[in-house]
Amino acid sequence: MVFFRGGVSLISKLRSRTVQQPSLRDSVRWLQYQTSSDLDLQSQLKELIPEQQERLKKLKSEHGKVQLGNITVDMVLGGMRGMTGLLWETSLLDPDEGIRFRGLSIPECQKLLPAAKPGGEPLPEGLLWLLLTGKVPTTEQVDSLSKELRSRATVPDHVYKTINALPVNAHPMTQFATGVMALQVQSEFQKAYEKGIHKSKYWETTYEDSLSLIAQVPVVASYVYRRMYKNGQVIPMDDSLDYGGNFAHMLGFDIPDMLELMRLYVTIHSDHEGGNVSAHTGHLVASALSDPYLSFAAALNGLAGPLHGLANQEVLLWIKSVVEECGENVSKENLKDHIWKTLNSGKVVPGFGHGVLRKTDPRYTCQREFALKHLPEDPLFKLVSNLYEVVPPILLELGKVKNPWPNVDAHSGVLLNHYGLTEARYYTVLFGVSRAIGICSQLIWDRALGLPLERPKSVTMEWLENYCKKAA
Ligand code: NMX
Ligand code: MLT
Repeated sequence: MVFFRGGVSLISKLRSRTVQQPSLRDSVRWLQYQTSSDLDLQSQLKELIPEQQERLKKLKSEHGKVQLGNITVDMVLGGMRGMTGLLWETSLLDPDEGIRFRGLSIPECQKLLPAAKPGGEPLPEGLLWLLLTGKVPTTEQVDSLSKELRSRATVPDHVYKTINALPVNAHPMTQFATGVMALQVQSEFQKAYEKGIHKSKYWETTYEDSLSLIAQVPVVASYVYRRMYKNGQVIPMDDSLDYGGNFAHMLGFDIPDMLELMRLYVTIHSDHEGGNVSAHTGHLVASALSDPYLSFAAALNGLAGPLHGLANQEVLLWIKSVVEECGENVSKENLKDHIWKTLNSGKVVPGFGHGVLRKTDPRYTCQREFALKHLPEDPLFKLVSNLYEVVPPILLELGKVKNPWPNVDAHSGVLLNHYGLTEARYYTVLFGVSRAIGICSQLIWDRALGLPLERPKSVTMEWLENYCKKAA
């Protein structure tokens, strides 16, 4: 369906291009004129939902019995690796190419999504619009969404009191997740559910909660940062700033390059298809009709694990331990010794490897490009570049690592550290703020599509042994 209304420039029409999904080329909307409802994200969704509901219905009725592959014992014992088992609309991960957000690669997002300045990094609000609608938003649509998020950003006082009840040195992820749980008392979904709302309306209050949650997480996160590291001196939101810029500002970093870094950071960490621990946890919890706050708080607790989001903390701490021992200009030979020391003590090399990716993570590459542009002489960036050369051959030598290449977490810390955000224990909170965008976007679609309770079958070792005996 294409809407043509008068009085809008061709440029504005072209900017509103829809992202092509390979399977959907025939239903692509290429041009769209703007009216006030075009600037309202919820109205846009309202239009999209019926056709996507139909699409799902057709998929089920026409192809419901098509097989997607075999489940092996290895998959059951191996963390379900390679098992296709989830529907996740907002992004798709290719093992070699990396993530695509609604069909767009990271370089394409950098080119197409509106930025705060010409040629600048994409605004996360633009990505949120893209994830929710599948369309590249215009600058006006992004401005309108920025404004809406600012208008929803006030955090109730009890949330700060709840965080304050924790020791000030409690892990930042514990403080952040506690703050998100405290936000839950404002859930519109929960209130509507208690009143007995019809299930066809679930997505509307889920949308309300999700937008408020996305708007408020940077405020809660910066409160945690200022509480822990800046004597509790809180910095209020700046109404002239966008989402990512405001987050950097509330943390206490106003250098324009740091604002740009935060926009890029929040954009690239937002979504990584559905099977990663945080997204999958959020989706699973939400499948019980838990509201977005409950679901996202659960997701954060998964993100806080060292094999997942906490790896960004671990990377910088590891790098700093190397520098402490050998200085900033550590030789490649000394680096190799450190890597072997880490491996021989039964630990992983943080920031390398991946459950799905089999090449360098494009989120690593775009951060490397940011560093080459803005901080090429930073000594820790040089060290990270040396690790890129030294770590993969060593991991390959182990003979068991499926992907020896760096992931997103191998790079983020040195960029933040360069601009003065040096507290590595805090880094996973930044990841968490960003991930609210991806998890909540899919959650709104979970409700709109009426996705069911998630409940896979589990078996015991005895069951597997008996099954395999019979099969043999
Ligand atoms: N350093 C040492 N050993 C590794 C590494 C690594 N970076 N990556 C994988 N291995 C080991 C892994 O521990 C396993 O050993 P074992 O059989 O003794 O248990 C073996 O290699 C096979 O693992 P894979 O199949 O290659 O990886 P898997 O899919 O199981 O795990 C990660 C993926 C990401 C958990 C793993 O690569 C890892 O621990 N990396 C370091 C932590 C990290 O950077 N995590 C962040 C991931 C991105 N994120 O933000 O979530
Ligand atoms: C993520 O961003 O969630 C990580 O790269 C982990 C994953 O995709 O499994």
